[in-house]
Amino acid sequence: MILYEHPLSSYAQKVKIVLREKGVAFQRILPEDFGTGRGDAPFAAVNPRGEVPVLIDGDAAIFDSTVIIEYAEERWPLPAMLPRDPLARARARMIEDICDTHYEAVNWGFGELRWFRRASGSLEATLRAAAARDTATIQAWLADRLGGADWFGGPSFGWADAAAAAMVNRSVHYGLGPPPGSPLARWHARISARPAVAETFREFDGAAAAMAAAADYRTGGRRREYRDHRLEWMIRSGGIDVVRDGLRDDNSRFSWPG
Ligand SMILES: N[C@@H](CCC(=O)N[C@@H](CS)C(=O)NCC(=O)O)C(=O)O
Repeated sequence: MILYEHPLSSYAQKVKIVLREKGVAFQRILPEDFGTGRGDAPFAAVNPRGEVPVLIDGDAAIFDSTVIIEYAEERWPLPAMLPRDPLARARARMIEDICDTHYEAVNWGFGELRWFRRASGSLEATLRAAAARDTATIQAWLADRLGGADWFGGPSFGWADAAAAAMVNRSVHYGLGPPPGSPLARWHARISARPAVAETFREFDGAAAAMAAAADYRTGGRRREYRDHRLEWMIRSGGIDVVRDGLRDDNSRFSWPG
């Protein structure tokens, strides 16, 4: 089993946590041409979007983190990540969907400032404030779903915990974590103690420490992918110039095809 991934990708982290919880061994590979979005790059042969994660199982290449964890749940059913009850399953999937769309977009936008230095002065301040506000809103929504439970999905760690793990952990890394001592902060501590999650977070920490090289993106070659919720968040938050400058300087791109 091979997993094309990047340790900073929240989608890849979700997949790694699920595979590790299930005891599935895999080899991690960072695609050579990752981040270029080049349609002629070898990685495009396994995912036209040029995105990680991609799971290679024999001759099969499976892309999109949700499709991969659906596949993993069916191929290696135990331990189950989804509960049995149809409504509980729907609730877990809704949490995953919110994390993959709205939450990831805010985290990604904050990364544009912190790691890729796409804005300065008052624009940077505006965007940072928007990220802090939206993170708090989404974390409050998550905290409501968690209530007084240990895990999002019920009595044991599962699908929604794996989906929310990398998102909340990234907020913590950015200094935008849940209030200390709150149920969501305690949940973050609880998941961080699980070996599958701890290993995944260690890989994140290692890659985050190396992010000084992120300046590469400013000079072209590699291009940050503005798509769907990410694009909307940046524009809605006042960063339309960030998008325009990135496209002009060819260090931002839209998604496939294009
Ligand atoms: N819907 C996809 C999204 C995956 C995605 O956006 N991956 C990002 C990393 S977080 C990526 O590989 N981007 C390619 C690039 O930046 O060139 C999934 O759930 O797997």
